Amino acid sequence: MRFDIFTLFPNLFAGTFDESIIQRARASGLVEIEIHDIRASAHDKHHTTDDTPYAGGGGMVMKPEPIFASVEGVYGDALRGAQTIILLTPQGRTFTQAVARELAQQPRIGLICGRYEGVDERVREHLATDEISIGDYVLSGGEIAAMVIVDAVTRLLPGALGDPLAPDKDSHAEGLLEGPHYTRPAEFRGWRVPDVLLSGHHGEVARWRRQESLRRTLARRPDLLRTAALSEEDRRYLQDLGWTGA
Ligand code: 6GU
Repeated sequence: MRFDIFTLFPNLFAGTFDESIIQRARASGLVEIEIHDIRASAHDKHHTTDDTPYAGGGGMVMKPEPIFASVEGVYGDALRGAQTIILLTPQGRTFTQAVARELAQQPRIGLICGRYEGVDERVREHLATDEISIGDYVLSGGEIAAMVIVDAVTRLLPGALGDPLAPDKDSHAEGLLEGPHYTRPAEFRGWRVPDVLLSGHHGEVARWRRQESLRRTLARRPDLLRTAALSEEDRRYLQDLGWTGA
């Protein structure tokens, strides 16, 4: 899988992809991440990448030519085929685990980081094939959103995590939050690890984990229960906790 990131601030990415899971995925060839400086494709004397909006309105708008030139320069003829070119913008569809799984199926993803007050509309209309936001708040640019997407997608690639089943157990993987985790010591400052985890009864441990996951999701994100895959036993457990949903 390959990511091409187009940005006016390539230095923001220094170090972010050089640690832990992403670094290992890069080293093993599972993922390639290339950062492209849009300014290098601004061919006027001052390498201009933004301009004032037509008809006023304040703020600056990213010019179309350097963005098109940068993306076309990197993709070349590949751009004629079906490509995934994502514009990062607070107006995009919301990034979720389901979107991460969808993107993890792609062989190549382009990420255009919007900055300033906006990007010339022709980039949206004629270059981007998708628009994504990472949540309902405003960032000063799409760079951090691009890092979020690269991280969430890369860890889903088969082989990126030590445990191949780990992504199935994550919070949000099954539409639920994960329950609590504990490691040694069994008692810390008088706070004990739940006995069931020390019991060695695999069946009871699995049931406890499921129940904790349901309990936590009900307490913190009851909205998730509307779309989670729930068994009859799950529903009964939740109803005992006062859940009134179907
Ligand atoms: Cl992708 N960009 C910006 N500028 N702000 C955001 C965002 C993206 N996602 C959430 N807020």
